[in-house]
Amino acid sequence: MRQTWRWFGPRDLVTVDDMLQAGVEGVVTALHHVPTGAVWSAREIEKRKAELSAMKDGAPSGLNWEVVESLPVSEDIKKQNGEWREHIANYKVSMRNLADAGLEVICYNFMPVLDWTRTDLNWRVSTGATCMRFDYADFAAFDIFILARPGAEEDYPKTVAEEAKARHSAMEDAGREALARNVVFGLPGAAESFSLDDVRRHLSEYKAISAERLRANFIDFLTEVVPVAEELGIRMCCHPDDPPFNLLGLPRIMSTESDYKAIMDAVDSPANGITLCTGSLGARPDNDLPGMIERLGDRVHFLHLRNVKRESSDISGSFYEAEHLGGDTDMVAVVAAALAEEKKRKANGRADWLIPMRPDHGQDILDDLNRKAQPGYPSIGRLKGLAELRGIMAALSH
Ligand code: DNO
Ligand code: MN
Repeated sequence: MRQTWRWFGPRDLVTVDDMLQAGVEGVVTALHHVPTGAVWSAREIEKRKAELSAMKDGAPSGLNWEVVESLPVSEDIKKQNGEWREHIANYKVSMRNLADAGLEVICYNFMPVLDWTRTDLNWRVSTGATCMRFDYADFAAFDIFILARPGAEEDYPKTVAEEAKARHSAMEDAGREALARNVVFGLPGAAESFSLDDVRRHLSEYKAISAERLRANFIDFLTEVVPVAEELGIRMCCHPDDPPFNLLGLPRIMSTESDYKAIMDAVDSPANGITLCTGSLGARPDNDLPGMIERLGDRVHFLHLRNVKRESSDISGSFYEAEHLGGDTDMVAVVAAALAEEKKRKANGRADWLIPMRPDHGQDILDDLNRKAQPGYPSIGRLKGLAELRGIMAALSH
């Protein structure tokens, strides 16, 4: 595997020098400052490449931009309204510009409105480290009582709705404000943040969009961009829903193996692949991650390796982001499956047989706790995760 690392650009508190000390081999980044839907120009792409090519003292870093994460798909494209045709045309131009700059792997997602969702960014575990957590009852309390979404209560199992009600009524005003503040819809690196009214407006625009409609719109998008990817030698890879179950009554269509299978079969090309994120998919007990790597095989273009500890055996439930080898996912089995897939690619003579992986998220430990970087992306916690994963890789390849 290629050991890569997500970097949010020059304003990331984790620097190019830090990445080198973590033993990173390649960089995953995006032009977060370009508005979604607009073209990524050749100039801006070159600028980002230059930004990661040097250390603080000017010495060459030797690091290259290897994976794009994400080239975002606009809400208009997902809903097929407004400027969606122009956004698809722009998407293709960005793909061309990225290919010209030597990039081959583009990660994106097709989650309506929200990217990752958590209820706590700094949840303290017993070691004193902090991590991100999703508490289903807190989320339900937010949805039912703070967002006050009509019909929300019926979307939760009775026990969860009752717990949400009890927690909410036990809260003082300050607690309710904290809950409203703590429910975070992550738009990593993006400047946007949502007010309650923004969320309500976005939700109302999805009223008429069923999961089937969203899937059809996704297939239309792929029908447009995958032939361009084929021509350019680009591998497109969709990140799963995070968490992989329905939220706020929005359709979610990339939560399971069969979701992936349906999309890959609909536009059947090696260029139409997946980002297998063990952290996102692992929040659901019925996702068999090593099996997915084995079965989805050469369509796995990018790996996000992280672990979650599930706090419920239901499909929708609470979880927290555990240490990389500490959660419910058998990380050794995942790495073994990825190494086996690489072996097959190599035997088939594929030049790009190494799969890029990155330690996706990490707990905040040691000095991370005083230097709060992008939520989920501390330097030391992630480097610890990468080191542990590297250890598994070395042991299994011995
Ligand atoms: C969570 C992260 C995501 C991811 C985007 C990709 O698991 O990896 O925030 O970056 O969803 O589009
Ligand atoms: Mn991920």
